[in-house]
Amino acid sequence: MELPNTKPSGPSRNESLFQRAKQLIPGGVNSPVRAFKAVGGTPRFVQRAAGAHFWDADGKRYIDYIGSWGPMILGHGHPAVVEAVQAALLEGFSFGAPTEREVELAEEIVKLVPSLEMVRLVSSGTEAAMSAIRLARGATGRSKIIKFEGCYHGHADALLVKAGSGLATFGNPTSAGVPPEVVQHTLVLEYNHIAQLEEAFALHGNTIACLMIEPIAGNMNFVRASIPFMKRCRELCTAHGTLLVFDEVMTGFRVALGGAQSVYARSIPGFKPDMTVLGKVIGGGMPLAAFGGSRQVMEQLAPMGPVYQAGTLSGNPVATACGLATLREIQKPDFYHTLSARTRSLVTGLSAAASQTGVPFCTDSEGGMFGFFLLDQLPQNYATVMTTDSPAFNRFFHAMLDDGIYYAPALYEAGFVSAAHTAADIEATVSAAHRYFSRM
Ligand code: HOZ
Repeated sequence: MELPNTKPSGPSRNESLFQRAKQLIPGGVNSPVRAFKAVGGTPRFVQRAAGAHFWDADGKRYIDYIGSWGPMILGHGHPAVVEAVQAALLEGFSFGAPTEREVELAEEIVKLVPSLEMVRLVSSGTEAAMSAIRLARGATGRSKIIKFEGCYHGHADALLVKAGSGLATFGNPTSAGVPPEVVQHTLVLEYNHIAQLEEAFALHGNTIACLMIEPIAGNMNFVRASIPFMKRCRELCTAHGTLLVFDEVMTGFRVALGGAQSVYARSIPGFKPDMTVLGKVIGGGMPLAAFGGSRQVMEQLAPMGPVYQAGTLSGNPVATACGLATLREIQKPDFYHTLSARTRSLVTGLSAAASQTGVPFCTDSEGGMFGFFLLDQLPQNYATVMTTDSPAFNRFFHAMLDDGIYYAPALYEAGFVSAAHTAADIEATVSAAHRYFSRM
């Protein structure tokens, strides 16, 4: 049944649920960005979702450009996925023992991402990134790691870190509860800064276990690693025996069937990372993630090798059913062609609306992932992303929300288009932006 796209009169259920939630759950949410702290106002409590839309607790409909922060590439409630999940549920929720479906999912992933020879399934992107780092350290016998300012790899202690005072010093924790000693081996560099990268390798080269990077950073909205920068990352890692780890939790199966690494391989012949961290789309909306790499590295993992890693719900039978059904759908002919075209029609429409009304605006997209900035030029690093006028973004966000368009409630998050978004959804979104920009 279609629920009306209007807010009923009377007290808001979203607001009363938020008040109740805040009594029991810190900030009223189970993941901070959901609390709308950056943009202000009341979070929308989701009642149900279908296709490209969800309805909040007040019965209002939204066009959803978050899609559970990336996993819902087919839209909500895709029939083939629902059917696979229902069938799996009837067979049992969790066994803590291997299943055929885990093997099938591993086979699918390894087939689609040529840099992977083996994978281990886990339950979240954080767990996958944390385990990949432990494995990289175990496999190389080195302690130091490189990450980039603005890239987010989940909330493992060693990764909650910002740049120290220089290249000779390592990072500082960005969260209370992370002791400085825990991040003393994490070197934080500026994204897309080749000279700094070279200097870091010249200083620390042969002691660095891995360099972890979001190839298209979706946690500073949408910033691509430039081709020359990525090429240099690959060359320096190879020269120093450092493992290049791609965090493709957001970009994997989202920007292309082979992930962002296949996009870079179009411009850098033979390009591939040594290890890859996956999440979101591979679970199709269920808690499922993975990390993988060459056989030689992956065989260092327990029970074969000395690097310990485990999980009660790893390879969960319902999650793997959901992931497999999703991966099968995205391999259908023209899937990415159509998804990319739809995403491009959104960003070009928004750009045109901004330029017709004289609003500074720039945007980029790849496959079903996009970003936009209220800036004249696409930023190349975190510091420039942060020059965005955040009150202006917040006003835009709320104007869109009022019009039933749900973007991420923070300017440093990417957006996602699904196969369920229609031309009419895109048109409605662009028209709403045009109306707002004209009033600005
Ligand atoms: N990791 C997401 C932000 N980049 C937030 C996930 C959530 O709140 O669901």
